[in-house]
Amino acid sequence: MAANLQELSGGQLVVGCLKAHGVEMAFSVAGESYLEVLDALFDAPEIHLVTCRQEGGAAFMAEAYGKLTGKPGVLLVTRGPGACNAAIGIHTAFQDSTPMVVLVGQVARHQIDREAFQEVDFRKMYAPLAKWVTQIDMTERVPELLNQAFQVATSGRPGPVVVALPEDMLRETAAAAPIGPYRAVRAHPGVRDLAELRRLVAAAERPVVLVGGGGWTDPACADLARFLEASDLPACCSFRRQDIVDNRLPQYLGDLGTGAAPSLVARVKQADLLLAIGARIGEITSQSYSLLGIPDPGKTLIHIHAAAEELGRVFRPILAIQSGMPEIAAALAALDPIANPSWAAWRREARADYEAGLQPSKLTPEGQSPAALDLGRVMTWLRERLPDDAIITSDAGNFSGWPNRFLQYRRPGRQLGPTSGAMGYGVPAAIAAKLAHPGRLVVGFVGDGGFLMTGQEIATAEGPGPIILLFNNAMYGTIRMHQERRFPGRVSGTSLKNPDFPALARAYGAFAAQVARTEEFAPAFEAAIAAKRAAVIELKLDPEMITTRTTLSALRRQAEATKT
Ligand SMILES: Cc1ncc(C[n+]2csc(CCOP(=O)(O)OP(=O)(O)O)c2C)c(N)n1
Ligand SMILES: [Mg+2]
Repeated sequence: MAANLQELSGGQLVVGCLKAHGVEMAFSVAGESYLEVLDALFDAPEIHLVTCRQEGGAAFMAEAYGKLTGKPGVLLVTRGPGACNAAIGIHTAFQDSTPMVVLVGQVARHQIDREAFQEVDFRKMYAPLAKWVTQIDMTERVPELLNQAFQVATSGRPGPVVVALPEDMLRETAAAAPIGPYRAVRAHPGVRDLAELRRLVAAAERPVVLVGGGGWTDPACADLARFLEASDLPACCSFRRQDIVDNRLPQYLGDLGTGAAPSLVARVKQADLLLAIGARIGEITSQSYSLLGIPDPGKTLIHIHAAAEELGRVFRPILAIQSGMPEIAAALAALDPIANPSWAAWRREARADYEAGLQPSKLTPEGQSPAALDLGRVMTWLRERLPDDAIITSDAGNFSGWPNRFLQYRRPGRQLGPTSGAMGYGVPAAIAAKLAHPGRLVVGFVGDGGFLMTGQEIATAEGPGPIILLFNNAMYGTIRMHQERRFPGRVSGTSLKNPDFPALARAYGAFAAQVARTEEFAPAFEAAIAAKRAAVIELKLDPEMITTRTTLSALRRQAEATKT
């Protein structure tokens, strides 16, 4: 160690390293296990410390921040109880390939393995949930291990890294200096692979591009759009990754999420070539592994992913390329376009199917009057109203089918949703997005079930706050849908007795409105924008409207008919 280094406490070194890695915002629920870090943050006003109300919400905020900015979302939580609460957001960062650095307080080193107060072995606990877990047992190693944490979180396939901080290590001092910033390491596509890719695509008759995964930057999305336009390649996106391709591009075909259009699913099955860029081709995107054969996909599969381990996993590609998204997108944009492609009509028909799907389905069963609140019309209005840079966040639940099918995402506009399917994501994600971009319109979509999981984080919102659209159908709708399919008429554990949501929102100081009729939506939305604080608009749904394509009673009738 150089003699002129300052003696710093572990806590000061942690915060010095966060600054050195360019951290501007961190999400926390306080704990006595990491007082030294909180105290060092007192002297670091350049880091905006967001004080949250439950670690699940805080972890979702950090995840959403990471997803939105591409920089690691930083989360600070306390030992066992805090770490347990935070697990849902860490699992989401893992499944969603989101860079995140989680700092967890830990018992003092001399008490480890006594099952001391709130002690947990974080290496064991987080082993399957995080990309890497470490514990810093020597104060002088804080710079080294935090640097590694940021490197691992951002390199290859991004993900969450958990760093346990024993409280006595944070108190101890060492003559050490913070180091940073991290430099994310990403692979580049090779020249020969690119030539082979172009040859395979040019030979296709019915190609489909599938884009997805994490690691997309605005310039990478722009490069991707250039590539798709230049060769008129039709492209869909994976579950909750609708913001990678501007949905208004004639090459965009829709998403392979939980409510994927049957016409799109059929088309991907008919395709003779699938060019997957960034997507893992996971269970939801592959429509329960039915889109492609396993392991032989039964068509020309070109798979490009940031992580080598994902290539050849489940599906065996003809060509596998390990690359970061900015690197592959730039290389694809520079390829010679394929002139007069044979698939022009195939692309046009696919786009026509997508555009037809933007027309709301007729959901009213014969002889019944239509629902007073027509969500198809509400979404169509929002599609026109939202600015290009709007940030849309979403919880998990059937309500998410409405924005996913009817809104049109576009960069710099964003879609932040949990591909992990975690309920409770929508509200915290919207709060984090608004903190990161106070000047942009942020709209969070959530069900009545999901709202009561993390809705208390509205208390964490600062300034103008996001607009939360709360879809109240008085049930765990997704599960009720599955119930009607498997056990028609036997409703169990899925009905909800709800509080007065507008009153609850007002108690938090938020603007609140209730919408029961289509024509009430636009004025409520405009009033929410004008309120310049967090806002909750409760949409009173007809429970019949279970998806964008079918009603609850139609589901039940179909299930009963197939049973008899
Ligand atoms: C944390 C968590 N718990 C449970 C589930 C299982 N689950 C998936 S969707 C859903 C219901 C969502 O209900 P709600 O938020 O009201 O939305 P709706 O489906 O009614 O539109 C449940 C319970 C989950 N995905 N995540
Ligand atoms: Mg519901």
